[in-house]
Amino acid sequence: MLKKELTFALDYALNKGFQIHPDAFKILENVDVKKLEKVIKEIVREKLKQRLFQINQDDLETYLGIKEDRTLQNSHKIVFDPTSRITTGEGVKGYNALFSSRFKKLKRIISDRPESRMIKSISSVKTAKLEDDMYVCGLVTSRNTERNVTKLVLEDPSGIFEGVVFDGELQKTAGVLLSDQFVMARVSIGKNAGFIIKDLILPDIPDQATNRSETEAYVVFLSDLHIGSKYFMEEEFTEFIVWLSSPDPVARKIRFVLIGGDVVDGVGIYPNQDKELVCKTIEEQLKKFEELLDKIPKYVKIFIMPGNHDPGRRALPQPAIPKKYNSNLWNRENVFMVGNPAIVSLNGVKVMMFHGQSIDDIVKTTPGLSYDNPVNVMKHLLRARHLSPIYGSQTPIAPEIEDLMVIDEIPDIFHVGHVHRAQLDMYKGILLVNSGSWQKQTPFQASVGMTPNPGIALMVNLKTFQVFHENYNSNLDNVLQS
Ligand code: D5M
Ligand code: FE
Ligand code: ZN
Repeated sequence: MLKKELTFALDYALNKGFQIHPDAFKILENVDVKKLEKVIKEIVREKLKQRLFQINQDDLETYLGIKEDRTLQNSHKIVFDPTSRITTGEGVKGYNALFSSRFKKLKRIISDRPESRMIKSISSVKTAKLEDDMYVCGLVTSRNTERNVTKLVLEDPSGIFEGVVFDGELQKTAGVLLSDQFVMARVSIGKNAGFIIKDLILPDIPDQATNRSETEAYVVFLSDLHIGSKYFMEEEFTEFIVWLSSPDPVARKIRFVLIGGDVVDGVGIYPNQDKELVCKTIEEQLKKFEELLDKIPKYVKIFIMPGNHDPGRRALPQPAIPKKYNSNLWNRENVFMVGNPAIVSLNGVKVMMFHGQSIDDIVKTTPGLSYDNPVNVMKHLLRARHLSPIYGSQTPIAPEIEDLMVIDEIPDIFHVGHVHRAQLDMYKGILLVNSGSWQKQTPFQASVGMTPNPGIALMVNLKTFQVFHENYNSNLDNVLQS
């Protein structure tokens, strides 16, 4: 049954001798009913003047200001996708290969530093008798602070190094080192033959020029939709998706949508999950996702990355959501399925996407970090030049022969999700985006005191890096942090 306003509009045009093209009709169906009368009357008046008696898609798009601006570029390149590179080794052998790859890659990254020319292997430092300072590097095996002294243990392929930090400032750096992260240390031999650590140097991000798009195309950052969960904010999310094809000047410039994982809530992800699901199978959940994506204009390119709730392998790096669960997603021309992590270049702007599973382990073991400020954890990852350093905690890491979680390439934008708190920041010229969520606080999150700020869509102008947001949450306390 047509709404009465729509029937009125159709009759009005027909009575004036007009035909309405089916494509134009599809647009009319989506026009706000309160505006329909005005829209149809003005278009009819204009076309009468021109003596053209067919109302087509172009007439409506021009009138509503939703005509696609063809001057906006939307070129893309998938710079890195682990999906086809996953080669998982086996057991202990595999993990040895993984850590050896991590060490080699990060040693190469740190070789840009002048001090790195003086790096010695741990075994040679241990037999040295020199009084001069020496440099070693390795992965952090342990750190521990007692009575104002921090003890660090590092490991390189030649052996294990133990040293102590006495300096108060340096202890602050040492105290927030992550387990299994790479670090370079300036060391000397102390009076009673132990090693004193005098400086700690992280791979970090060098000062660098960042890339910008030539045209003002915008990108939307989304993650953690949790479709299928009864806490998925379907109404608000749909409202946002519909907004994408509205005449709003920001919406008109959107050419890319990035989805950073936890697209669906999944099945069997946590105990008794079925009681909190409205869609009980992965296929049903992904079908709903597909229907929502269908409402996004086809000139918008959509990139989809998995998270810990999505189907496929759980361990990092994750391949793209497998085709068998929904081949339509794979077959759409404007949809690109990538693994976790991934790097995509949008009009030349490099975006590194990572769901963010490692944040859980980092928050738990690092003083001063919390779920409320995910951007601070993201800065830690950039300094470590690694997306998931901690091994053996909650985040499963696969024994890959090559460590694909090392941050080899420096991005212009770093996009993370997982902790359900939308937040923005900058670090060394890199825009940090945590894309929040579209799932209301779950009973589990309430029980551990996690307060998400769901229903906020973050957007960036790829030419100027100006940021925008649309807040669909009716709760006034639910705001964007920055
Ligand atoms: O995770 C949403 C957030 O909830 C994320 O910050 C981790 C946290 N979370 C989820 N499950 C657990 C458990 N079992 N322990 C601690 N913290 C947890 P999501 O991936 O959307 O479930
Ligand atoms: Fe999530
Ligand atoms: Zn997650």
